[in-house]
Amino acid sequence: MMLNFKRRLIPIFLCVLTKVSIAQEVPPAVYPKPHQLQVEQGAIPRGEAFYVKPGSVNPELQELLATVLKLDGTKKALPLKVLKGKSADRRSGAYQLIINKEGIKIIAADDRAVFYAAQTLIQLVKGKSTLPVVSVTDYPDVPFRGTVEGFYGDPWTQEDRIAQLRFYGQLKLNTYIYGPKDDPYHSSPNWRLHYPEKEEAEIKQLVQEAKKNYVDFVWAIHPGKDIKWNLEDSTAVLKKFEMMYGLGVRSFAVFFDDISGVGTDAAKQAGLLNYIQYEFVNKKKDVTPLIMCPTEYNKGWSNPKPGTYLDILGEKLDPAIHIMWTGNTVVADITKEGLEWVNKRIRRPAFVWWNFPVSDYVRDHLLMGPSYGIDTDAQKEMSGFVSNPMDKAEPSKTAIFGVALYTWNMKSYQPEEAWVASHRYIMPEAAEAFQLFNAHNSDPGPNGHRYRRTESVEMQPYTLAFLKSLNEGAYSIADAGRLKAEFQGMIAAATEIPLKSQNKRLVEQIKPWLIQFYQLGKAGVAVMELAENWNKKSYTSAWAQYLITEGYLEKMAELDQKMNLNPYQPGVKTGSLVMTPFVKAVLLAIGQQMAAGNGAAVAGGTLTGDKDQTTLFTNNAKLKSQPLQIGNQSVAISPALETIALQPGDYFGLRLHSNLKANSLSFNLESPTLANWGSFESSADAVNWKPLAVEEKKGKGMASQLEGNHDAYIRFRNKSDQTQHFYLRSFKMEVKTKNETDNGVFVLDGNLATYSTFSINEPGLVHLPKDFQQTDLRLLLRLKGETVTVFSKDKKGKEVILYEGAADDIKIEKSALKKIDTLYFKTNAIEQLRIYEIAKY
Ligand code: 14T
Repeated sequence: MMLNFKRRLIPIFLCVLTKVSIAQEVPPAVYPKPHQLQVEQGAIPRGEAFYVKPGSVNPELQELLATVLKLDGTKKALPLKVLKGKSADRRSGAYQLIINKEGIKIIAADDRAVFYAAQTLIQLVKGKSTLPVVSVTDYPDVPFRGTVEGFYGDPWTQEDRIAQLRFYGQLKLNTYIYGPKDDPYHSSPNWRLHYPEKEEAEIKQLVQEAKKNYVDFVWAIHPGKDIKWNLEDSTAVLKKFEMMYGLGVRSFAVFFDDISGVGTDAAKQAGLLNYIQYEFVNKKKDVTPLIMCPTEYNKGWSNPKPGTYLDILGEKLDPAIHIMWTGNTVVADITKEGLEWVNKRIRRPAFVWWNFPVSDYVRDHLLMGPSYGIDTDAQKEMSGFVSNPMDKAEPSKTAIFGVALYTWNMKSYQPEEAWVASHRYIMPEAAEAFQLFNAHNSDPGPNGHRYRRTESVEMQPYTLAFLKSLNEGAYSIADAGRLKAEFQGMIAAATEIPLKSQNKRLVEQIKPWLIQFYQLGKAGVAVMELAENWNKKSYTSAWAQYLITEGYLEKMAELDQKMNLNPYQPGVKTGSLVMTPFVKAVLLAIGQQMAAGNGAAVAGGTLTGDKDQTTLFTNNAKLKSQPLQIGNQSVAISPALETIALQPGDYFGLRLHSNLKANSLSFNLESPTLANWGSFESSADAVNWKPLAVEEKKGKGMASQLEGNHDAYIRFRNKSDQTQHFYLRSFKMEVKTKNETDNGVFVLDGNLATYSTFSINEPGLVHLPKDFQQTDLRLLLRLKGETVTVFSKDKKGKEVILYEGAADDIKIEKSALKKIDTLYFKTNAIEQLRIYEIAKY
């Protein structure tokens, strides 16, 4: 459970304090968490000088150590001894770091391990006036840890990559696989060619930066789209690798993902990889093990039959070569069982390609949540673990931080704790604001991979409790207070992050979402104030807040149309799982209460009495209470989650208000056999029905030829003699008013989601039913400061003014309404003003 993240930011330090003597400084947490870290009594002043025996560490490391330690050439200083290659643990990166009164000792497996010991040391002393007396024994759980730049979309920039490599070094990640899908020299058509000079220089620079940070820069080739299985193309791959070797690259990968045709042949792929192994890797001596991404890179896409693709790779591919794997599906959690399944077939531990936080399939969302769903029991089942990140490099650091902690020390990994720590690590200047932003920007929304993430975890219970209380006609003060504070926090966070963060690139990359987040905060505060006022019976203030909230939501919709205009998933979504739907739900719920008394149209149900309303029309018990979504331009039946059974003759559909006509009908009933058992029909009186022509495929389709059809009833019916099952995914009509001068349809419908407009050019007119003439009326308008004249006409046609002014919430007394069956609305405003509802007081 993820609870009270914010409150956890501080107490971590407090509980450590109790174990250590008061005079002593508390060493800060080290990330990733070392396997063993023992703090002992005592401390060494930071002013103390250390002597490094010349030649015992390389100059770059010496420079690094000099950033936190006073290094002195004289032997009088305390010794800093580095014993490289002396570690009992032979794993690359394994080290021991011992700091005490005698000096500092680093026992390391290799150069990388010395570097990691230095990174731990830096974290231990940064910002402190003393060095702690500690003994650290540490090593990585997963041999290859890092990222694969393997997404579709704009590749990372040079600056982004350099910043990433430094980040990886500090977090003991050792692998960066270069394979951006949109680099033509990585993939077809140009994989055979030299990089142009500029790109060559950039790659050279990246390789150098990677070396400085003890990161393997793995250059991947993606030749499968047009490769020919002949010596010429095998040589072409080798030649390209040789070119990359010339640029300093010492690690290589071959990707066969997302291809079709002859390139997908397992035996041929294995043949090529083995050829590279023998002719290149074995000969060079200084190249790290090859990595390959198979075509069947997840269980869902794998031929399960024994002796097929994965088994062929398992058998034929040299055992030294790593095979990548994304899990049970393309975008998936990583489980021990899932890895065991593939490992048996490929005969080696899989090299995990985790498709998180990649967002190339949901480009309107940010994936800023914790790295969870990765099995902490699967260490032995993997040879490597790399994250495929977002095209936004800096924001991806939140998830990558989690991956660093997971792959280094798996058993101790706690996703939420790591996530909380990442905010302080990545944005110390505004850690709480960053955390609040990330808490509400984590779920990708509905998507083709069916991959979802938790979002707004801390707030969700409050939203549910508050909505429940509202719908029961009550008002929960405690929940309201917490929610309003959160929305205020959003406004503050959206302002604070760009103001305080030193990481300008990160701010730039999340900018559209920050802007949207600010609007959401505003909308949320406004909707909570609406609820407060509604609860206090301050109706006029409540109406003002209603309009303000709606204005912010409209602004959000507008920004969603304007920003991040990629051709795939354009737009900017924030808080899309919990907070945005919450604001809309509160607005709707209170809106319904405000407009109540005008009939049950919004709640759906079958026809009651002779009220002229748009309603659901069905004889099916399960569908009877299905809500409708009624807007100015469309009417839809809300989707149902479970399957629906339709008895022979059962039907469902819509009955439209007498002033509405359907322009088109679209539906998705997800039944492959629909054409055999169902029919679409329309009727003017619900007695005589005629068939409606539709274009339909697998239960999905539309009827667009509704031009001359003015029928009020449109339904779908089970015409067969058997019960039929289907999913109600959508059933929606685009509608238009028949008589545009009569504005009653959207004004007397008990629904604030619809409204009617008037302006200087088109005055408004509403016919009042009898029962509306015998009561005080409340007119809910949006005048934007303009003046309206509401009047009726006497027998001679003379105007009788009922109200004149600029109030959005107008009361008209029953006494003024005697024998008045029509209200007129007049204004000098050019812009369209709105009448949302005429409700009975
Ligand atoms: F190679 C793989 F392991 C892999 O995941 N390939 C791609 C990857 O580049 C991409 O970033 C990721 C997430 O969208 O999924 C893979 O790409 C796909 C996946 C699909 F299901 C491309 C098309 C698909 F239909």
